[in-house]
Amino acid sequence: MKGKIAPSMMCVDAFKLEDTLKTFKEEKIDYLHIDVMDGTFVPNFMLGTDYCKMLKKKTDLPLDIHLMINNPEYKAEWFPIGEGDMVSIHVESTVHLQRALSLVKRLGAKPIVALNPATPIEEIRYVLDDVCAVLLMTVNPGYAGQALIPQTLKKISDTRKFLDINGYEHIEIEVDGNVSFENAKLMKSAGSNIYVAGSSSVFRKDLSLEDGIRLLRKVI
Ligand code: S6P
Ligand code: MG
Repeated sequence: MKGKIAPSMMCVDAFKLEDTLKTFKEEKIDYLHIDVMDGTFVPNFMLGTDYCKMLKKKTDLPLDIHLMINNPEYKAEWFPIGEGDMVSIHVESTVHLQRALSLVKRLGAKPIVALNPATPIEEIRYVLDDVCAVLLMTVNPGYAGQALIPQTLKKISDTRKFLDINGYEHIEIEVDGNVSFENAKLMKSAGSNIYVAGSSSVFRKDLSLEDGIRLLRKVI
């Protein structure tokens, strides 16, 4: 599957937003990854509906909205989503997982099911017909700049096998958390193809955005 890059917008220097979007467009990045946090599902507040609406006005790059909020089954429609965008719903965030994924589809976007590091992949068996990708957290959600949880590499390959043997070869695997150049290589061999790029790659302080994107592209 084609390797895709989704830079994490919570890592962008807010004072340089316009230039950053321009670079992302020139470098043909695939999605803008937007971390939405409600202070309850995760111990942090981050990005919201107005931020997404503002981005929609500034760019035509597709959004990859990562909802780290409780009860997303009625909140997904607060976001400006449509054709080409993706929205991730966490298994752990709702008892109405299928309802939430259906809502995303009804709104015209691509549904993704997301799993925290400790959540077994068996949990998603009966929603595989409702999703286009699985998002595997490779750190505990809440913050940028954390270290990879090593056992999540095995989880990526287990998920790839689980999807393939059940006839879901077309479902993509997105990885999120400490996707450094080194880790991205291991993640790719394990079977992922969408990479959330944060402080450990594209936004590394010692590299330009362009160099970070190009280096990441080389390994995926
Ligand atoms: C974490 C969030 C992520 C981070 C990203 C940062 O809760 O879902 O999308 O923004 O992982 O990347 P890095 O390279 O700083 O870990
Ligand atoms: Mg994220």
